[in-house]
Amino acid sequence: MIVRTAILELLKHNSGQYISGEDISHTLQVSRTAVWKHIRALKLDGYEIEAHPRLGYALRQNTDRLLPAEIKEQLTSTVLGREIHYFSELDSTNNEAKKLAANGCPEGTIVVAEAQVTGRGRLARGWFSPHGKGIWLSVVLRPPFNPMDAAKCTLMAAVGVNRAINAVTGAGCGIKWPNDILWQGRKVVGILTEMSAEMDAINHIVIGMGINVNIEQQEFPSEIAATATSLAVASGCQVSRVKLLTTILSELETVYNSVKNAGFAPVLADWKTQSITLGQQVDVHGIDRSFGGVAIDIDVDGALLIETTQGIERVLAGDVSIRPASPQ
Ligand code: BT5
Repeated sequence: MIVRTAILELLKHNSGQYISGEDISHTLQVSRTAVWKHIRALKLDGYEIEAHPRLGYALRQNTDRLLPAEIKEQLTSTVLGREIHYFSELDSTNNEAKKLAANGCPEGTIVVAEAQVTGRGRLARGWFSPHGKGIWLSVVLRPPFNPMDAAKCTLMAAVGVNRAINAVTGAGCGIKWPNDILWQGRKVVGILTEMSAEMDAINHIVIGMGINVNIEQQEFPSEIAATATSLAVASGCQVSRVKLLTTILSELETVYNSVKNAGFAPVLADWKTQSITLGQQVDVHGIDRSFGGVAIDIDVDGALLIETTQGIERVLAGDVSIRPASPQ
């Protein structure tokens, strides 16, 4: 692995120019056959390497896989992403992160997969997670918060992810309470926060983020084709998943540090400026009841406040749909 990394560094350093197999083998003190085997493995990792019989090897295109080495190269966060668990395919990154967290992994550990077979939403709903087209990511946090604050971690994550998405793609997405990020009314991100806690302390929180990055509109399954979209559709171009992932980790770390230093108030204020729910006519579908009204605010607990004909209702969990504006 060390030799492979060194070969990759040589190729990257040579910025697209050929470097001969002999030079590589001489520089790294390995056989020509070993060089050839590592080049083949790098190609399988998604690096486009051109091989010329006389000139040697040239890196034509970097991989777009979310390989730990690529993530580390662009990582600017210090805690989030310091330990990376990468999988080509996984049942669910949240399941894996919960196992790692229960076994004592450090805070900031991330789990990332190219594809999820049984990606999960809330209440055991499914999450469409095709290979190589999204960011299916879970982050382990060990926050010094009260378990009562866990719901606000979803809002905190939404602020971090939305900032990152808009900074990288300029797409102009907004947050729908509590856990969605939408573009023009369609969902591009879903967040699933899961917690392990004692009565008065959190053991760990796993924040799972599903981000539709380079999915073409026609690739969505029919059940969600009308309600989902991707950042590539929103921005009109392919988006670098490595760049987006590292920006998400950096923004998430910034909001997390802000909450640890100054409490939730500044992040909730930020959430309000990015919200597309506030001020809208909404329908709330709770576990035991449904009702409509105008979403007027969120309170200090992150609960959504709905003005109804009966008065103000406070919603801590549930699904909220925004009613389309009626024609004037
Ligand atoms: C969510 O649930 O939105 C949370 C999704 C979290 C997914 C991430 S991926 C990494 C990590 N590992 C996991 O296993 N999960 C997390 P909810 O609000 O319940 O929305 C689920 C609903 O969104 C589904 O019932 C579908 O209608 C819809 N949906 C499924 N896949 C989608 C997709 N890729 N894009 C947009 N909508 C989708």
